[in-house]
Amino acid sequence: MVNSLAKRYEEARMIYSQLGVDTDLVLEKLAQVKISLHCWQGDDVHGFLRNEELSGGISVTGNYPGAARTPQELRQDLEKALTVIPGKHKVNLHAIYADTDEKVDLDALEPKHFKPWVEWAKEQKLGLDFNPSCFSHPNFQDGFSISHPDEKIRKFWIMHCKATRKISEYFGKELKQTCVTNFWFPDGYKDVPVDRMAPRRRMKEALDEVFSEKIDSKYNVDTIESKLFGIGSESYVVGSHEFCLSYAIKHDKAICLDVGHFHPTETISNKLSAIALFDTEILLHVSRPVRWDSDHVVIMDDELQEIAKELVRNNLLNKTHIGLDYFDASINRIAAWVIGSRNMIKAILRAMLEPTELLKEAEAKGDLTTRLVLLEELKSFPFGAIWDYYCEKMGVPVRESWLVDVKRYETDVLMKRK
Ligand code: RNT
Ligand code: ZN
Repeated sequence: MVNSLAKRYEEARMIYSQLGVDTDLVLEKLAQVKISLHCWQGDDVHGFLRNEELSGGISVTGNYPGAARTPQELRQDLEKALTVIPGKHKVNLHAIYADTDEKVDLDALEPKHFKPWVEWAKEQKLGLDFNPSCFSHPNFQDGFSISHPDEKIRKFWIMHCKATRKISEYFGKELKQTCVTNFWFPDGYKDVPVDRMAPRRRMKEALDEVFSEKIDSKYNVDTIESKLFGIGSESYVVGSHEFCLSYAIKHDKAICLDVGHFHPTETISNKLSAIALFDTEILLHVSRPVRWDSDHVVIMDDELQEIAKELVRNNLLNKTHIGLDYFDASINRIAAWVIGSRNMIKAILRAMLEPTELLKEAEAKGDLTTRLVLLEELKSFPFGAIWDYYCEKMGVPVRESWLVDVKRYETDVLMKRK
């Protein structure tokens, strides 16, 4: 097995080297890329803090058995997933995933409520990212959180967001890795509003207050996530793309682009080179919208590859944070994590295997024939041999063999959760 993998790699290496691509170097670079694994795939965005129904216009379908019911189970499941994903990565937590016996509400969360997560992350050598959870709570009222017309409700969410940033700072300090904190608010109207500006003004002022405390960017980077519409906010979302991007650029915040948060024919891959020119850091929420922001498991589709190519071609990997954001409860949840993560890494590998300079040269010379010929021929180059070799080298199962591990875990652990 090992020998034949090495042999196939050697053949592929020669083929790529003819176009000037150094596959050994590519694999070294690939090993540096971190993916932030969203904890919420493990329990259908439920969390452990309260027992509320999911709200905020997002929804999970399916009832595959084995969802994690406790922080311990969620960590155990994440560990399992990480054993079959090549590389060292991060885990993305939401505030509702606090690990504590205390009865504490979102506005009063403190670093101590996340201590077990930090200890675990240290032990597993993982970074942590974070999110305030401005949904699934009685104070998410009439479709509004931080831009609600009632000042008391607004205050609650402002306090929650402030508390979140202190926890992020703690993650960053303890783990010696910057924590990315993403602010997403579901706020909006189902039907056409009259006053579109007032909620945006309230959101702007609320964010100013949330960010009034300076936190060292060594420990925490804030990102703001826009959205086009959600269930219950079909006509108007306060935090639209224009709102979030303008706020981020003006206030030196990062912008979060979720693949499913735009018009159906609009792609985030086409936005990266534009935003990056203005020195704004970017967080990606890699997801797969099927006809709407459905948050399907990430597959190797055209947009995933285009995103990866834009990151590699424009040298954006060092200023882009790659997070996953989808939730599918109709298949094994650990497999869902693994499929999306392996695809993300594989898409970056494919992008790194592209002879970008050669292509850019052809384009600059106006030789668009060569550009198209190369792009099309590259699609059947032997990147699979390079990927298999990489998995083997990184000590994770090759090709689909990881499923055996995950299925065994399903029988031994997941199916026993009743
Ligand atoms: C919702 C946003 C948001 C959430 C998570 C749980 O449409 O994409 O990022 O999915 O924060
Ligand atoms: Zn998202």
